[in-house]
Amino acid sequence: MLEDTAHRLDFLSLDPISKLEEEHEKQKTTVGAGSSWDDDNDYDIHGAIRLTDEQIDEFHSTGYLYLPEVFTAEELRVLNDELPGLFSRSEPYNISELSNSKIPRTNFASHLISKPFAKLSRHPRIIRLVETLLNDKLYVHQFKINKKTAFEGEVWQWHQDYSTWLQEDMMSTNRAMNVAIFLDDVNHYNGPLMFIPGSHKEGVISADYDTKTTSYPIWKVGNDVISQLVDRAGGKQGGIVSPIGPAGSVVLFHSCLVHSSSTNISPWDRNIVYLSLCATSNHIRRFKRPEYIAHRSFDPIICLLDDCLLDSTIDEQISVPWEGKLPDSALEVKNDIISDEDMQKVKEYPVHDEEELSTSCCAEAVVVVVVENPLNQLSIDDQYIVVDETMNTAS
Ligand SMILES: O=C(O)CCC(=O)C(=O)O
Repeated sequence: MLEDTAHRLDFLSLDPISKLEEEHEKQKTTVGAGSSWDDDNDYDIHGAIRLTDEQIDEFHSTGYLYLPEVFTAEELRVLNDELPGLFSRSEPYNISELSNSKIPRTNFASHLISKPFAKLSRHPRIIRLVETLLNDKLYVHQFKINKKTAFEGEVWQWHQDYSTWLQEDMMSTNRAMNVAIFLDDVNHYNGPLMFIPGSHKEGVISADYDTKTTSYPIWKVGNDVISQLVDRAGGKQGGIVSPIGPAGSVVLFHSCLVHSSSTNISPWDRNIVYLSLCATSNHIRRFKRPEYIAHRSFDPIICLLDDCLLDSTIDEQISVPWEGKLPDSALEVKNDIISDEDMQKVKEYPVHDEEELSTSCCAEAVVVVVVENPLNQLSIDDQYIVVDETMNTAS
């Protein structure tokens, strides 16, 4: 982590573009994008997208928000050109499908390996949007590309991401957000995401650890609970929805939203990048999973400028520390909750206001409860426990 901070300082001092430096200075002191809107435009001067009140309400009500064509064909080309190189590496961060080890499923930590994906992880069109919704600075908890190969891509069982982040990583509250960026057109046939609208409001749902049906174990929500949730969400009339659309589109979804996807037996690949962004005040407390899956640098993301994907003049300043071999440290895991001393080292981010302080106090209490009551031991009557409501009030 110290190394990462050094990289960032290097980046700040060396960057020749004064506009970028000015932007970085500003970002050290502001959260969200609300203060600098250009009223003629849905984008502010730094490229952050402005959400309307209706969109924010829709997000809170359904747990997701679809934004069409946020990235251009030219920007997508820069990202897509990286995929063969990323998936061809023989490293633990590449996971293949269960039934055929030659078919790639997921590439983790792409933003520490590839410059275009490093830029995407700091892109204002994404980061400032989520900062606004979570009302905090963010760090990257997880970054991955799910491939879903034509004819071969396998299922993702019904689950909530926060269930894993809580139980494996001890992320204190659900103040974290998934952002899916379509690298390919996503249609009804190539294994789109499936959401149960409103299911994020149930908090963390009892689930079983599924190590058998796919190559990447997850906490799978049982069929009976899924049936109930789908009925509650409208059954055949909207109880399951699939955001589909052209490459470059973006879907934000709440970390508690129940979701899945089925196999891809269409002739079309379906690459989607997922940034899982966590509020810096809500960082994980346990390093039980390797660092390429659950990241350990909690420094706030500093955005680049809106044209960063197409601007190769900044490439020298973009650090990709895992571009060569994955360091052994990224494989080290620990079962214990990180010590106070370690916490001091990672808590270098500024605390923004008192409300956040009280949020982190509540959060610690939640961790204790969960240690004593593993979710998979809850009775069916207790299957829903609401861990945190802060996201519903954040905006
Ligand atoms: O890419 C997909 O189809 C689903 C991915 C997913 O559910 C996840 O990564 O949590």
